[in-house]
Amino acid sequence: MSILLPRRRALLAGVALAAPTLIGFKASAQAINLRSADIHPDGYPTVEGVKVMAKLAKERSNGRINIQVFHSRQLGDEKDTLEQTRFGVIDLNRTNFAPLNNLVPETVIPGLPFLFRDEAHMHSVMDGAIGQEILAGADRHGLIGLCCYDSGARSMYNRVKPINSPDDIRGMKVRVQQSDLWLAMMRALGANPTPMPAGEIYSALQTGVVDGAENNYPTYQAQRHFEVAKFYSITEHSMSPEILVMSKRSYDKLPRDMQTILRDAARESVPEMRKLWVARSESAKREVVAAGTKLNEVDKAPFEKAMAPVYDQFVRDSRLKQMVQRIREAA
Ligand code: BDP
Repeated sequence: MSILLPRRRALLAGVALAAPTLIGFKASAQAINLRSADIHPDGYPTVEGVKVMAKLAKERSNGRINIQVFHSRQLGDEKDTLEQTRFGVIDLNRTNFAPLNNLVPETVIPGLPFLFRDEAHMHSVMDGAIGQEILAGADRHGLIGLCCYDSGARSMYNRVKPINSPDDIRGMKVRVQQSDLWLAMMRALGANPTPMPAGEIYSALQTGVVDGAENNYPTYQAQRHFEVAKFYSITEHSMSPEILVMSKRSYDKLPRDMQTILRDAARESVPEMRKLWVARSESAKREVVAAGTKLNEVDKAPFEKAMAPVYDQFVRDSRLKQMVQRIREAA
């Protein structure tokens, strides 16, 4: 975050500082420039969601808050940019929940296999008290959880054959997000998981370093994976959402009113992001099918059964157990 403090300015100009009230006044007029990271290209719903937030924050701060979205991995892949966000080098970051899994235990919950019945169930949970508890989990780790964005459901795709049952995945080299939960989920299916950043998947698929990966339609399309992995099998095994975090270091430097503006703007960007998400999911699906992707429906029950043991592995303490219980009971 770059805020040119009045003290520094005054010193640069060789002028002694004036009365504290004046400093306060001047400080409140400083521009607040925030950098936001995203791996997806311009126009992707997460990138556009943060732009909506930026617009609201700018208007409400009378032009003081300037958020610049660095899309297309300009600032790096998610694990690295999250580290930098914790240290205040990057101010805002939109990632999946997965790269936070090993750091913030609560974040494994929404990614658990076959937890949400459908999108409406996921929305009601993530918009309610449980969503807030999960976002708040990031606070202890140098991050402020601002809001959750949609990511639809993730399905398996590969370059070899359609997947119809877990047997078809046995021994297959599958790229996973850099998270122990995700490694365990693919191992539970009998796959041979390889964690790697999103930016390396395309060439890993192309060269056969991995046979497959898993993701929603918009990512499969936007990252061009459909060009090198033609079989997309609709397993919908996880609805791990996206999260928008702010660096606690950057946040703590701001006056209270600016913090509130940012929190509200992030929350209010969610409905717009969701509209864009629905449209993009449909257009991405259409585009990949037109480009030759072979879609196949699967019976999900054997996948759910095979992946069930990860609950015992990752939902250990009573608080997390209760969270899962509450989610299952939620309307
Ligand atoms: C996409 C998420 C992105 C992740 C990517 C992945 O939008 O944040 O980096 O999956 O699998 O759905 O790494």
